Amino acid sequence: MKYTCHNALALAALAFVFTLNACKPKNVGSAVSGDAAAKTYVAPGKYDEFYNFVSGGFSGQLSVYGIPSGRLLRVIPVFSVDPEKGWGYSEETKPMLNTSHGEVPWDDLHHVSMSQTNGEIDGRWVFANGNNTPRVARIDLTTFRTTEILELPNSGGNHSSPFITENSEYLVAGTRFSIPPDDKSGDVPINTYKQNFKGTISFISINKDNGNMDIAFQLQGPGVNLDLSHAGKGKSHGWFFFSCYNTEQANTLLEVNASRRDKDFIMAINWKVAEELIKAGKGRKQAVKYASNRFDEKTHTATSTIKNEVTVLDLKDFPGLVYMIPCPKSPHGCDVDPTGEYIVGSGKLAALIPVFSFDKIQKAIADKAFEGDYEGIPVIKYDAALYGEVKKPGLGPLHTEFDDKGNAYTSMFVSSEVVKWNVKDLKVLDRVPTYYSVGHLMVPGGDTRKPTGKYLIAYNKITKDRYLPTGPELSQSAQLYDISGDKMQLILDYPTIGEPHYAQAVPAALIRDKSIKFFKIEDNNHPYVAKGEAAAKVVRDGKKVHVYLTMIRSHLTPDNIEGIRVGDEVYFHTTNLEQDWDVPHGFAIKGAINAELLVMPGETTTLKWVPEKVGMYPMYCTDFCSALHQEMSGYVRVSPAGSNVPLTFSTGTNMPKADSATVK
Ligand code: K7E
Ligand code: CUA
Repeated sequence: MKYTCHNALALAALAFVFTLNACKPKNVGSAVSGDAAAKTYVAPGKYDEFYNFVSGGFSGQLSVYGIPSGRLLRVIPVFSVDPEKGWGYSEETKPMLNTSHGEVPWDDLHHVSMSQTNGEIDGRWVFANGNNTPRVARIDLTTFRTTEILELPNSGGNHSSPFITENSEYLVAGTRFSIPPDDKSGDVPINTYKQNFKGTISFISINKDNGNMDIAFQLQGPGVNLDLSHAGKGKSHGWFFFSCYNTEQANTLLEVNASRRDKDFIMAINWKVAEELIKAGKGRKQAVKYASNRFDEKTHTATSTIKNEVTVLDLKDFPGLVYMIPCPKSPHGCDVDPTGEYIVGSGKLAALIPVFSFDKIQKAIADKAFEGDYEGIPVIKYDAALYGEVKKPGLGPLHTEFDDKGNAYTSMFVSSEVVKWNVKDLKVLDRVPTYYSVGHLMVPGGDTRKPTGKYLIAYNKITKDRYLPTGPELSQSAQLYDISGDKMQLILDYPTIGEPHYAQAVPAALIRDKSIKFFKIEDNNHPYVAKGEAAAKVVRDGKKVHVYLTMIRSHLTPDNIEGIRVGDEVYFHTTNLEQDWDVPHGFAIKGAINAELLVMPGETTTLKWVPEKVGMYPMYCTDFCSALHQEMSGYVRVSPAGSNVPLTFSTGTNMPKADSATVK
């Protein structure tokens, strides 16, 4: 036996171990062999084969890596403000972070899902979840920017989210924490969980042309924790599978009280039935409040709309809509193989991996092979749904991905390894250690109908001794394995931004050539755009001052502004006049309780500034844009409130008087 966990600890104690710590593999080689380095080498000036979109966990961001080099290409702010890019600081992006609670400048981003056509990634959008204040976001892959955020009502902890159907019909999101529905009072005793708390699943429609999201309907079921999910595909298209834990319905000390039952459930939902019910006018309209935030690429501005209603179907009221499948024990990952026939449940505390058969599930439903019901939902007999079990796979199975050769790869948190097994005969074929305590893992396309069987990436929770010490916290990490042969081979280690959970990857060719290089200035419909230096101006409107400011290498227009008064609300509407790739200009002014802006070529972005003291305020470009970048600057003179210094602005004309060196 290779790992201390196997030997030293009885399975009965597993729950305890899991919560305390993950076991580290002992005496396993950590060296990457010499030829491995060549497999990840992407020569200077050459491109990577894959784009890899990786969740940032509690950083609230999404990062983009190149595979196989592991090079960080970009960090895309999603739910968290980002001063580097002015995200959440510019007037245009502030509405993106609006919610029914007001502006929420952070979230916990766990899962990413890419848009699909015919069960394959189509490279149009990446979707991501906000776990804490339930939201889903859409990132546009022509701009690599977040262009939509939709809040989800009736939810608390949007973890089982977002997962997409094979033609992007729906993006689906299940609540981790059940709560009383938003139109009922949440002011009830916590120990009335069983009676008052509900688990809600949102079906979000995606507009085929522009990607816009809307809540099509919600399903409401018993209070449990919905953990993860995946859509059916191929033969199981039309179904959705959710892992559920805390089917004990505990409201305190879940560590113990939600681990009592030998089996929890996978919830199988026939969403085609739900669709028919909605079409037939079934369901009730529920009053709720949620924000729908969209970014318009023509006005370069987001708007936030608060919506007031959702249609809800109560799961227990509609026979044929939902079934429960017993699954040992506190299942986490719920993954569907490329054929759509096999559904893998990963019980965090289970010593085996159950694989369910879609055909058997259908037969069990037809034969009514039920063992009773759970809160009015039929429970299919375990054996009637089971295809088979992977025996002794390792400890703490979490997530499974698939390759193109009929193999599955499961991450083992406790025994800290990736285990490869054959989907047909359920035999374990190979195992490799991870450093350490792998959470999610990902094969490019590994949750679609067309996985590529070349690489696998493990996303690790703990790095311990893998990198130079950096104080009490060490970075989380990714590890790249070559899976093209029979045996998996570790070929690269690299740190990640934030804590990575799920990720997606696609061949670079699918996205690369669609990437926008700049915004056309003639298409800029921002209300405060200045389409040339001649249009630059400063306009006072009471206490509000609008500065129509242009930027081009290497000056600001205007760069001398006088007549601003203490207490004014100054809006710098900065337009980047460049029409070339990769020439952003930045904008910052001293004392602004704000971040800088980073303005893309052809774009207009606004910084709000309220000067509170009389004085001279330098402003400048923050992005090194030319040899004369340091010259790209200016001054704003701030006079006392009520001063009669006239409002003036200029670039290049405000010269000293000829007869005096100093002018007062
Ligand atoms: Cu990290 Cu997907 Cu939130 Cu498993 S979850 S590890
Ligand atoms: Cu513009 Cu530096």
